[in-house]
Amino acid sequence: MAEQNYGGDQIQILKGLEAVRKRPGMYIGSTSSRGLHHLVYEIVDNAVDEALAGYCDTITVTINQDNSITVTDNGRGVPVELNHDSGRPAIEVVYTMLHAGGKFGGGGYKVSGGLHGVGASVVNALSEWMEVQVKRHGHIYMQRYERGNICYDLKIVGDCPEEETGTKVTFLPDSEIFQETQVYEYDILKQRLREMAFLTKGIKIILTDSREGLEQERTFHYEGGIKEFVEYLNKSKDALYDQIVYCEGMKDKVQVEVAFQHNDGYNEVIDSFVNNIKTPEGGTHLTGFRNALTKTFNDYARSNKILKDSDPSLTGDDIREGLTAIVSVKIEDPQFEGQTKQKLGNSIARSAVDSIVSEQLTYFLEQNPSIAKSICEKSMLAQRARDAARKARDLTRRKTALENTALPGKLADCSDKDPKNCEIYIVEGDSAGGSAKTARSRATQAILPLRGKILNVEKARLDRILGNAEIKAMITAFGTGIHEDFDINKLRYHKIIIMTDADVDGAHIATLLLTFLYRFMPELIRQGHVYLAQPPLYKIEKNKKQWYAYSDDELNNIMTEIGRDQNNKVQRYKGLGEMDAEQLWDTTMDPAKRILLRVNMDEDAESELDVTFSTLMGDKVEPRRDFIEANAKYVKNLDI
Ligand code: 28G
Repeated sequence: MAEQNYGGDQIQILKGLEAVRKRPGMYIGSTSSRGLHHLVYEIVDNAVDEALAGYCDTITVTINQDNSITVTDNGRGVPVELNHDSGRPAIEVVYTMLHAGGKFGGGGYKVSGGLHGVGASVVNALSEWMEVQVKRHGHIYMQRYERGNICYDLKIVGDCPEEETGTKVTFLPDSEIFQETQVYEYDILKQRLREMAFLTKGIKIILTDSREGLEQERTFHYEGGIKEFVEYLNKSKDALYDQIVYCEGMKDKVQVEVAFQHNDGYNEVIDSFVNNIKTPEGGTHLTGFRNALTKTFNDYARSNKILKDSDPSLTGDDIREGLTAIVSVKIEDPQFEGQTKQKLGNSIARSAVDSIVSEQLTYFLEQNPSIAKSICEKSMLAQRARDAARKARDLTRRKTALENTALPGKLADCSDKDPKNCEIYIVEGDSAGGSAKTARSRATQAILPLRGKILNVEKARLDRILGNAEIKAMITAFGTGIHEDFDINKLRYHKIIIMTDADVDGAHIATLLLTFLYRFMPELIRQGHVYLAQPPLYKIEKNKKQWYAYSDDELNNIMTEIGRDQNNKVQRYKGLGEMDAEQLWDTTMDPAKRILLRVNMDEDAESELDVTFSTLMGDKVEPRRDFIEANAKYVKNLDI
């Protein structure tokens, strides 16, 4: 990028901030928890830009006692000099004028339009109050705003050493705007700030929670950048080779950075970013990467006789089996396409990524023949397994084609044929399955009993998974198909309800089922079709009356209400099998009374979810122990 001569007049002054307060969703996407957190990223983005310009190496983010947020950086400090056009200090312009895609920091890669890069003034408009302090020229300048309005002229509130510079912003999100929640979640901020730190190598981001009882702090600092990102995503998997493959370069003004490593598993995790913003739907940069990978590995395998002339070429899927990769591009004028405007459209990004990765990967493979060989061999194994899986899948496809007659024998289907009305209970064990079949409302509730623990799909290859009877039964019952065949319109039940015992084994089975759904039909979870049934933990009887308690707290409340004496009979349910059909209906299946938990997933953190699933369900013990220790505080009534 060409260096710019900064003057306040570069900022396009469009209109006041009332527009932002009138239609906040237009500027930050939503006013839910997501929008609330977005305010922080918007401010941090400006600090990151200052870092990218080369003037700042440390950013702090603090959640204060009152849920306000303080962000600091040690950059040059937002300019305080007078702006030519308005005759006001530049800093005032930055925080009170709505600007469209004005360039900040290094005159760099701000995204214009879309949800990002709308800048600090939007955050100001949506804050009950905001205070900015700038250290520059040996002075500490300060200004305060309330709902975007200036409280007083920029003033000097103190002095500091000349060489000490930086910006500090504190804001309290406006409760008039963020009506759903005003409470920041440390874990949500942690996720995104970690990602920002990975994407900006060398930068140090310190996140602190100073709320009473919640005190904690984390520092994110990765000298290796996205190489360490890949390492992090692969940490609970067994890597196929030690190194992280890394390509980097600039072509046609597109800055490209790619890092990847294969593990010995079967999943593909590629996260792509444009100007540090995740592109969940990929786009041209991702296509360029995939093309380069497929072409380069096939060329290598052919010219080194790993693939014989008569062998079919490796497909992209073969080569990407077990691949973990980050593709990050920076581009001046990104165009976003698709329904959700999250897909990069600039074709210049495709050719830039393709040519940089092709060239550098070819060189890398020549320099590292043993790594090249192990990737090629894994891909060829994948090719063979894919053939076997195709045959297995053809079987499941044929079954779905036959519809009802091909439904699994153990399924007690419902009679209503409108999926909207229908639900299917996946029940642990044949005996509980039997009670559920007796208890159910035949018209709308189908029952599929599963025997014991289903296969852990995290540890098995596709052909074995598709050969598994319990998994085949679920696939045919749901009707949607899997992976690229998945079609939500064919879903036969709008509620898929997992019903397992309220004990450790039951929780394990539920986890295995969720792992299967997440890997094979994630759309079911994304669209909110998956639920967990909540059977009661206790039955209380007294004078021929009965109550059910779903938690220890609830048991306590009931006991207090009815009086603690020797007439109370308390039964602890260990499994669904201990309830008769009527009790099962009353407590867990009756739509009028039951409690269902809907399973959802955070779209912003899907690769994080991949890490969680592979940590919990994969082969490695150490990361799993770490995870359990770190999350033990969330566990309440663990019944071991
Ligand atoms: C702590 C919270 C978030 C920032 C800077 C530094 C400059 C800057 C920011 O300029 C463009 C140019 C002058 C008005 C640039 C300082 C050049 C020279 C900067 C931040 C528009 C904005 N000296 N640091 N903006 N100006 N940190 N951190 O926001 O005319 S924003």
